[in-house]
Amino acid sequence: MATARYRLEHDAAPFPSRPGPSRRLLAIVVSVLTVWLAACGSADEATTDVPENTRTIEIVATEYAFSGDPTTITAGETIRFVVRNDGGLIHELQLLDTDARLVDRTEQLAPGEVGEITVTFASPGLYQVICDVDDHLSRGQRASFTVGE
Ligand SMILES: [Cu+2]
Repeated sequence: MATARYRLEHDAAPFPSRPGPSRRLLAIVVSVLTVWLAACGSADEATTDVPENTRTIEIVATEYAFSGDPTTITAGETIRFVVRNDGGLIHELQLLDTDARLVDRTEQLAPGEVGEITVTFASPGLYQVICDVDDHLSRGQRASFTVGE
C-alpha cells in the first residue's frame, strides 16, 4: 500500500510541477532584467540630461580656425557641439553669447581629441566661438554665427 501510493505521487510529479518552477524562473529573470534596464536608463538620463530633439553640429579646430558645415540654428533649439581638434596644438572651444559672455566651454583638447558642450539657445542673436589658448584668439581663432528667431 505504502509503495503504491509513493509510486503514484512520484509518477504524477513531473507533469504538474514542470511548468511551475520554469515559469517562475522566467518571471524572475524578466523582472531582474526590467529592473536592471530601468536602473541603466535612469542613470543615463541623470548623467547626460539632454533633450530628445537635440541636434549635433560638428566643429573642427585647427591652427587657428574653426570650421564646420554651414547650418541654421533657431532660438529654442538645443545644440550639441562636438569639437574635434585636427590641429597640432592644444585647442578649446568657448561659446560666447550675444553680450560676449561665456556660455560654456570644452576642455582643452590635445591634438586628435574630441570634446563637446550642449547648449540651449534661449534667445536669437549673434554668438561667437573662440579659442582662448595662448595667443590663438589674437591669431584669429574665432567664428560667429547667428541664431534666428
Ligand atoms: Cu586654439
